[in-house]
Amino acid sequence: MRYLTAGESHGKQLTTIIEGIPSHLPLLREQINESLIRRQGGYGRGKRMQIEKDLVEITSGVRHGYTLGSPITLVVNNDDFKHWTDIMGEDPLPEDTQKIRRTVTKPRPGHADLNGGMKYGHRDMRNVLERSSARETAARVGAGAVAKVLLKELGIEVTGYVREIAGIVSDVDENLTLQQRREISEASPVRTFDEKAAEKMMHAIDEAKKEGDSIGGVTEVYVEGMPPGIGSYVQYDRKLDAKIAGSVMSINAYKGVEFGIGFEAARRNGSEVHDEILWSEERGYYRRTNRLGGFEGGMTTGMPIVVKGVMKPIPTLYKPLQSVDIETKEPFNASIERSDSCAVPAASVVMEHIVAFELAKAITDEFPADYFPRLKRAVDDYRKEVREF
Ligand code: EPS
Repeated sequence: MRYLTAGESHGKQLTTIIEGIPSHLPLLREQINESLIRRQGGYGRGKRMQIEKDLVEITSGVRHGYTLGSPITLVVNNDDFKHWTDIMGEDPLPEDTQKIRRTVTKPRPGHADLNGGMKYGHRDMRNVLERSSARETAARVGAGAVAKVLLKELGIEVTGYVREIAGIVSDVDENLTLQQRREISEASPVRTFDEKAAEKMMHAIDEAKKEGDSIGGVTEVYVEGMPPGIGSYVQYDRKLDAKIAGSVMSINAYKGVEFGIGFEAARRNGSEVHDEILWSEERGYYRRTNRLGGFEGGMTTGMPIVVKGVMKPIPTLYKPLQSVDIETKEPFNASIERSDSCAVPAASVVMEHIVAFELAKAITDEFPADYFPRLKRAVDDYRKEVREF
């Protein structure tokens, strides 16, 4: 399984082409739309999300409610494009149309603007920011939504929520099931558990907005139902936790990843880190604790996968930060018209879908995956085999 996305933030549309989804998987447009709509929500989003109503059109690879095994194309139109047709149009513009072009010569610290401009020779850095914008995550959520449908049919569920915003930590009871985690976080405007922490987070978002600033946080993805032994220890590039980590780091504004207790493992003795192995008639092998977050030796343990990602504050700020105009080489204080003050709740939905794609990819790499019923049989057989180990 792999996918490519295309599209500029204020261009006509976002496109996702997904390859490697087995045939005969039941798939409905509504299942993808549900994910897209979840991504648009969350306290702290700016005005743009009131303009966009992200709805998908499936233009290939699905017929009469089932996948064909051929590439699946998803299209999401940018409703904002109608305000940007001249600025973003594909036809050449006459000279001296600086205003129509909305040329960007003032790079924002923390964004891709300056490095991307130097790399691609774009002295109008709009050509960089239009693609580096987190708008692209809508296209990636589309791919993840299809992956989630595949996983669900195999008894694997994935959910994402917020653990921390601006240093305010929301604790989660380790004993909550995935379903409970999902229900509680879906009902929260900041997609988290602890209501008191949620109030404080919303206050912090309001304050950041008032001050023209932005804030970041920590998102967590929780997975139930992955069989043990997916991924491999035999070669570095087959370790599934490493693939997930790389994929999480590719989400816009993400700066770090942890599995289970993560960095805390550095501060504990081994006896307080490793998860003891138990066996019972009804559960088979399991672990007393899950401090390693569902991975040992680059493979799943069969325990829930628990992975955290760190999102830095969005770099588009109303509050001035110093930068240099690339035309005049003069310093200026960046000032921006429109931004989200906090996109951490939305990012938790993005991360859920990014992790889902990696898991579905790992499953389809591991088992025969051209025809969904055959894949399902292979996964069921494997579950039975490891249960009897
Ligand atoms: C983004 C800036 C904002 C966000 C956008 C990401 O857009 P605009 O510049 O049009 O106000 O709303 O996020 C989305 C459009 C989205 O769908 O998530 C940026 O600079 O990365």
